[in-house]
Amino acid sequence: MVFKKDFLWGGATAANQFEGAWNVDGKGPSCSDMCTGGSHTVSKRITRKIEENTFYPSHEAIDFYHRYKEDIALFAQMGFKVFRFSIAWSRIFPTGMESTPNEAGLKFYENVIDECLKYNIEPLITISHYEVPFGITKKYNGWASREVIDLYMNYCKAIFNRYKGKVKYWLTFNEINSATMPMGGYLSQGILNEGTTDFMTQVDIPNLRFQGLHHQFLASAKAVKLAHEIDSNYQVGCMQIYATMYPYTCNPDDMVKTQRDSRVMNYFCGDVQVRGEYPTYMNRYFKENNIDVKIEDGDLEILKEGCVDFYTFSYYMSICVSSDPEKENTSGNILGGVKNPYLKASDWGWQIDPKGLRYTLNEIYDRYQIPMMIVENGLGAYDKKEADKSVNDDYRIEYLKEHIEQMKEAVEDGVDLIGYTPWGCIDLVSASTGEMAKRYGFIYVDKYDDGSGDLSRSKKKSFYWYKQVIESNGENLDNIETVLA
Ligand code: BGP
Repeated sequence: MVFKKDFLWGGATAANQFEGAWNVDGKGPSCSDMCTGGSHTVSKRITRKIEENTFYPSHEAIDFYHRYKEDIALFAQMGFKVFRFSIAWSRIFPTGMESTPNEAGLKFYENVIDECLKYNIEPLITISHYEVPFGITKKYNGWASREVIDLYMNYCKAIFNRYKGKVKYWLTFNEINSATMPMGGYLSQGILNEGTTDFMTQVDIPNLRFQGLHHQFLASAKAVKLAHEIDSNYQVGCMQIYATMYPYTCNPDDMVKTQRDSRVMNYFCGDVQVRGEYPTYMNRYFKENNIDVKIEDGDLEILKEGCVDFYTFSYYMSICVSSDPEKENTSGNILGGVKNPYLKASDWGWQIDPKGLRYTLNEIYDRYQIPMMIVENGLGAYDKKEADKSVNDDYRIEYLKEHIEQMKEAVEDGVDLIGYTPWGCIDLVSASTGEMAKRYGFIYVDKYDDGSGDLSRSKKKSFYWYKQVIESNGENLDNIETVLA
């Protein structure tokens, strides 16, 4: 067998994209709750107040909040060993600023955790996944302010204490490096600058984002330390959005640009969180971009004392980098890039590159040599539910199969890979576009972009296929014969 005996097969979700119940049982609004629906071509809007007669996809989402038992039972049927979900910070601290946590929020996640444990499913919890409490945005302009570190620590303290003994794996911030790009300003850091109306074209102040990142690094490091103090079994990881970059040609200009872009986007945050120090290459980037990050006395020590225990990342696609600005671009996960003539793309223009996953696993492992998990991967596609409720998603099976094959190669290459949680194991709202039509799941949810749908769940063909993959610990990747309703 290629994968370890206790390899963590499972699936991944995020609170704002699937829980719904956005204002139930004391929950306050998060940044995501202020985003309207959108599409591949029309940007989501960010509203400063909830508007009447406007559709906000996160408000009901797929209603996991009221259906978690049914959904976790389905994950258990597939044989999940791990389930990645996030805690909505504003369910625990409705504005982010309260001094005592909201008991109903804590209880909800305790129920979810207990339900997982009932089936021997290990919870893997993202502490902050694109859902900064909107109260923090209003008062502090999100992570731009240093005060938010203490608010985050209150939140961590509440959840680390409450779930002690039940949870092992934590991730401090989802795709922390998304904030190296303008879109991450609001999405990840809750920074809402004056004049911003659209999610895709935010008014961007790079200095605030990089200052915000410094605050998030400190918060992450302090959380690692606190977690270890509260429960020595806690393992805390970082989580990066990894956009694998290839030089478009062997022209040395393309090589150098690829190295420079990849350092800022793919390595900067991981280097800080794994090694506990700022990499020297960032000095030049900061200087050339007039970025002045305020680092206080003692900050660098904090970073050094809070190195993560394991490394996780999302992988969907790769891009090319060219020094020629005329080269044709394609879209991608937050970051687009130059089109690769050797690759096909999804309906959303994300280039499909299974071999890039092997390459990436090796690159990262060579750099850090700590255990790794792929905590997001998958194909966003239009699915068609038949009258008998079946969904024949061979394209998804193909995508995942080819990626798992390359994971095997990487393990043979020597990478210490401990888990795999494909994204959106149950259909949920898209983070970039706010659509339901962009589906990733093994489980189809009857919910549509106009808000209609009875929210019923049905198993896609990939559900049965993934069950077989898990049962065989990744040995049997063959497609299955029939679509079973
Ligand atoms: C990642 C996010 C997820 C998820 C995924 C797919 O960047 O961590 O929240 O949504 O991408 O992206 P999308 O939903 O835009 O298709």
